Amino acid sequence: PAVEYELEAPFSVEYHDSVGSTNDRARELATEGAADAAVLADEQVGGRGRLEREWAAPSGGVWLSVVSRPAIAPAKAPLYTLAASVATARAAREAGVDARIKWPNDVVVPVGDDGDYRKLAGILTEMEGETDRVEWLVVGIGVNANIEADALPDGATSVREQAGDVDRRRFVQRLLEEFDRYRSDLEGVVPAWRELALTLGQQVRVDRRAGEIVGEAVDVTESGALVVETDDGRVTVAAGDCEHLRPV
Ligand code: BT5
Repeated sequence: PAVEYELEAPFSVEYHDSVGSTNDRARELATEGAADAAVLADEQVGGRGRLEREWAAPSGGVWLSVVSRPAIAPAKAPLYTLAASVATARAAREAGVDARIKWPNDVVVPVGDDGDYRKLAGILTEMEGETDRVEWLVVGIGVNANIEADALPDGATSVREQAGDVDRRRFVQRLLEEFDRYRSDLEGVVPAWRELALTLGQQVRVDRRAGEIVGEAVDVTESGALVVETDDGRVTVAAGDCEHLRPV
């Protein structure tokens, strides 16, 4: 059964020991009119990534979804996703993890100096609204917190593996505080994101709807799109999957 989770953060938090997907529960709350609400679970049995991918969410993680009703255009919604990655990386850094951000919104821990990484957290943003106005946004944040790396897919890491277990209540509180701060300072999101970015300066391959591109990631725009310097000139990518290439 859901219980209230007492936090000093500016959100009411509904806690579940086990749930299908916190994003699905948050979408229900959003549809019922909730604002500034969050759903948190110890375990998810139907966790989702982007593009219908599965998200492994065993007991011990921070599986969190936040409902917002911002007065913004849908084109600004990606800034909420970037804000969540900044908030997550900051909370993880305070827990002693060398967390950085891989564009657009994976929170990763670097391995070595050549752009390699393991994934610590992922973000899935879903929204409802019209072309000029967002009705609600659900930002889903999954952090591998107090979990053995063996229980996670290849290429994943956890706070436990990197720095030992974390007090999840404190972690969630810090994450929500930082997220809330950037919700009210959307112009500050990209500068904060840049400071934590692992992708900038890397050779990348980006899979996007319009085809694949390869080049050096040189910047992000004020709406969070990635700028890639390719052999054919600069390309700006608003959405896609990004892979850091190992130097040859
Ligand atoms: C994401 O998708 O990274 C978004 C993940 C969002 C999860 C949160 S948990 C709270 C909320 N409720 C949900 O149901 N979802 C959100 P994507 O970029 O598509 O990455 C998915 C890929 O990451 C998978 O195909 C696996 O390769 C890998 N993966 C799966 N589980 C993982 C984990 N726990 N840690 C690291 N990598 C994982």
